[in-house]
Amino acid sequence: MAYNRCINVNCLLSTVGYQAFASGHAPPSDLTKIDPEKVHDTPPFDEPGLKQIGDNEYELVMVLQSFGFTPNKVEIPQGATVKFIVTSVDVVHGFEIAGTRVNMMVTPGHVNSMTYKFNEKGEYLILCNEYCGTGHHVMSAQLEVK
Ligand SMILES: [Cu+2]
Repeated sequence: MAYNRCINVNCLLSTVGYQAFASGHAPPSDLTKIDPEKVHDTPPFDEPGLKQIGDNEYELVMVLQSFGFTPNKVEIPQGATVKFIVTSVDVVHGFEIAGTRVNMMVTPGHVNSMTYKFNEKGEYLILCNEYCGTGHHVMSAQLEVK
């Protein structure tokens, strides 16, 4: 094992650095693979949108494509816990909800997910934070917590 060959501080530091880098870019939620050419035919992305799965618990399935989110306007009740399930059909996009810790890289061929509870009412901006082309700056969606 490479780890056993770490007999000096530099080597240990680089191992730690590598692990931090790897976990940052390949979270456990990124393990599900999908054919990026068949996103619109592959559940759950064949029916993007909000689904209630429990008592004020929801799943929000979103498809990202240059330069928009589908759906691009969603309403949820205050206190809702939402599992965002996202993928991209073309290039790498970002999925960030301003003012929250929700921030994912969305890569074609992968399903990413993250769960967040919305305690505060208000309008939240979902935006792409990975440069994806000429329309990147207009790529956004709206989430309203009522
Ligand atoms: Cu973008």
